[in-house]
Amino acid sequence: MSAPLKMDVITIFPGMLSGFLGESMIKRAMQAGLVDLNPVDLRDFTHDTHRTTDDRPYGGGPGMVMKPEPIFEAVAAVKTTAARVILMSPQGRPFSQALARELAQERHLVFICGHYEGVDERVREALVTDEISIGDYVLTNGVLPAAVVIDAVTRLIPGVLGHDQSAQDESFADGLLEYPQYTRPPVYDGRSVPDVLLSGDHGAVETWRRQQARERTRRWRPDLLKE
Ligand code: 9D3
Repeated sequence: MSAPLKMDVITIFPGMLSGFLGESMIKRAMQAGLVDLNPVDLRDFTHDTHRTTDDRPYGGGPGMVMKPEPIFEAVAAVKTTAARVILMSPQGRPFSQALARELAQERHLVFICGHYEGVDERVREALVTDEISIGDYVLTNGVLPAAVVIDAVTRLIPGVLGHDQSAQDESFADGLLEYPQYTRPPVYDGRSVPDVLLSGDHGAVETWRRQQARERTRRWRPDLLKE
């Protein structure tokens, strides 16, 4: 079998990842040797008694900036030559399924999770190969965003999910939202399942689903139709 995808997550909140690691798909992928996910405590790479990871910005201004030295030392401790070093930050390239597919081809990913207002620019200059945001909203730190990327990447690794999942993903990659789904009972609390789904007419079902998917997409994600 091929080597596991190694993923190191550098953060001052390594405990935030343990709930995520201890459950579900990620845990099974780890046990199966398909991924090797490793939280790295940034404070282990400080040398002062207060284990300081941030400092005031040169030039003044609000908030604190992550100091370069602990990040450089943490990356040096985990990095292999082939690693992508990914800074999770609100300024990053928007995360997407296409980027998840790209990252799933790699051997080693190192995530640097921001906290405070920002990261010393020399980290970007010297270490970072990719900077990723998960969307236009403000979170308190980059740990959950790293977990989001890890989740999306891990499920694409062959053997993590059932074999038919990638085919299913492709069918929804036609760029539309999903059609409404129903299961038994046929009437619940006075609400009926649409007749066409009970008709046994597979052609009519297909037409109805396509039309529903288009209608939902126009309503909630018109941006997807413009492409
Ligand atoms: C209010 C502070 N912001 C003003 C310049 C900067 C800022 C820095 C760090 C805002 C949020 C954060 C913490 N978030 C992340 O590190 C982060 C994030 C996010 O907040 N939203 C979407 N994707 C990401 S990836 C990392």
